Amino acid sequence: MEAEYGTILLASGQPKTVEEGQKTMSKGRYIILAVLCGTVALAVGVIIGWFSKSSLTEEDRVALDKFRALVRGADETVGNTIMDEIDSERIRENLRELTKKPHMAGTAPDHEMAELIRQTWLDNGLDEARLVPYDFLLSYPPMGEMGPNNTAVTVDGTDFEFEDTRTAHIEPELQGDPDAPQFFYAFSPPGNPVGELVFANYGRPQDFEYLEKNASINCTGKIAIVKYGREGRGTKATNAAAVGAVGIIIYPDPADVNVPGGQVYPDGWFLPGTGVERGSTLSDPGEPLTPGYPATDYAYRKPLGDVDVFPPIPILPISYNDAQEYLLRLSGEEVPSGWNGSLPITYRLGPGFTDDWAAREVRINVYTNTTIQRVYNVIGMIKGRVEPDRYVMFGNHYDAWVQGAIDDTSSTAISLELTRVMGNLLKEEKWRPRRSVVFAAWGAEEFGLFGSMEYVEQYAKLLGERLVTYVNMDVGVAGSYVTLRYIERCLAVLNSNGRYYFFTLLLHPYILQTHFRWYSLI
Ligand SMILES: *[C@@H]1O[C@H](CO)[C@@H](O)[C@H](O)[C@H]1NC(C)=O
Ligand SMILES: *[C@@H]1O[C@H](CO)[C@@H](O)[C@H](O)[C@H]1NC(C)=O
Ligand SMILES: *[C@@H]1O[C@H](CO)[C@@H](O)[C@H](O)[C@H]1NC(C)=O
Ligand SMILES: *[C@@H]1O[C@H](CO)[C@@H](O)[C@H](O)[C@H]1NC(C)=O
Ligand SMILES: CC(=O)N[C@H]1CO[C@H](CO)[C@@H](O)[C@@H]1O
Repeated sequence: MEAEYGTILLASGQPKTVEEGQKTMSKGRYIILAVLCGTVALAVGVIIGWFSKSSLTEEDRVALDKFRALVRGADETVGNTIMDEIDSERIRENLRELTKKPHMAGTAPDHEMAELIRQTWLDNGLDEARLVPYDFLLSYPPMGEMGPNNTAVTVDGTDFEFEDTRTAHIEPELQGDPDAPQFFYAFSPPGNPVGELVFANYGRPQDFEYLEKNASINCTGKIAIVKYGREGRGTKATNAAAVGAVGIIIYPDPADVNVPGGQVYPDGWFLPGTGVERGSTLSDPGEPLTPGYPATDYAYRKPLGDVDVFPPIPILPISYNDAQEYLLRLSGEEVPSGWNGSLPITYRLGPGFTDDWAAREVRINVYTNTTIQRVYNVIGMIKGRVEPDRYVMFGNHYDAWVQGAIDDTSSTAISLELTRVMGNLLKEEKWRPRRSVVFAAWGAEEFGLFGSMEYVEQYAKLLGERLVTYVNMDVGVAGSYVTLRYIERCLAVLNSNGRYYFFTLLLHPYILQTHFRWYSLI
């Protein structure tokens, strides 16, 4: 017992026994003497060191420089230098060049753009830039010439009484590119359902409940027409299928997407009556066949039939001009409070039509093709001077449904200019960031944040240790507005519970400049 106690004390540097402790106490005077001697020795050392500093070896000098760099504060002037050098005319030129062709993810022009970004980053002076390949399940409309895939009112199921005007263009030279994909919703199942039309507000569960319970409309076998918003596209289809609907049409009501009195394009920037949305029906981000792990070429893929993320019934977008043709002829009760949009008609519930369209049904023709396609993320890097293993990341997606002048080629145009300016500072040896700056151009964002999500699934551990911050740009430019509401969840990280969460710090150069001292991070 004694011995053990003594041993433990010894381990913590205390006297072994009481007697030894008393001896130690009596050594107090020696300690004072030792401290005095030490101080004198240190002073002599410093003096010797001072006079012999010119004899520092090369190695010492390198070490000393590194140490000084480590303790130096951020160079705040570099932020202003970068901002001053950014040339809006060059961003405009980049945008013009990048929007020449439609570049939907997985198509040849999409691959050309990935390579163009990589090459430009290298030419601009980034230390490295590479393509990271994935194979994603994507969903395409019939390609090439605009086919007759549409919504229509049929007579005897064959002759068309009315077809939606999905090829109507305000700017034929700009919108009429034969390679522009048809209006479609990605991952809609293909099909040609036919049924009476019912108006179901936003297609939420409570909307269908109202139709079935309050208005006593049996939705089984019907086609639902709903307004855009309040609920995801795929979710609207799931809700409609739950009450037996066989197809669903979504249109953007001006009450939801425009403002009263706001001029529509080309007189203003609000949505014109011919505007049709393209979009994805997936509600969870990430590639559907490889949930939770990266969609590399060697990855196991779940069979398509085992994946439960696609809408159960065909779903198709139309314009509000076309929606008006359907809605103004609907029969049945007037809509309840809160369901009215702002088209110049009386909104009714249906089911079915009145007058010249009485007894006619609506048909939806959806021809989607689901296929696995190669898609790239482009990842570039400026190596950090002091902490190369800490990453400050800038990202945006480069894919677009069509040319994507706003969403999100505008951000690609900005990213190219930002790398030019930073690259020049590197080339002129005026600056190298303290931490590594990583640039990302994400692929296949429009289909459901595939590029960024799979990247995080692949590098979650590395990013968890090294990523200091991530700055996302999406819809970098829209009209003459700072588009604060377009914050997009583009990068996901694993949190401590093993669940993904998403974060975005900022998105617009104006915000970069005024609200966030981002340069203090690089
Ligand atoms: C629908 O009916 C229920 C009860 O039957 C009622 O509580 C509810 O207010 C009605 N909804 C509307 C929008 O009228
Ligand atoms: C709705 O219609 C379907 C078939 O038309 C029928 O099987 C079902 O019983 C009807 N539901 C109600 C609640 O009447
Ligand atoms: C919907 O708008 C019409 C005019 O188009 C109006 O008569 C009706 O009262 C409105 N209904 C509701 C519930 O607000
Ligand atoms: C689906 O798309 C792929 C890639 O574009 C194409 O190779 C294939 O022929 C298409 N399949 C159908 C049925 O259209
Ligand atoms: C209804 C209809 O004719 N749909 C067409 C849609 O486009 C595909 C491919 O172009 C055609 O095969 C379908 O016939």
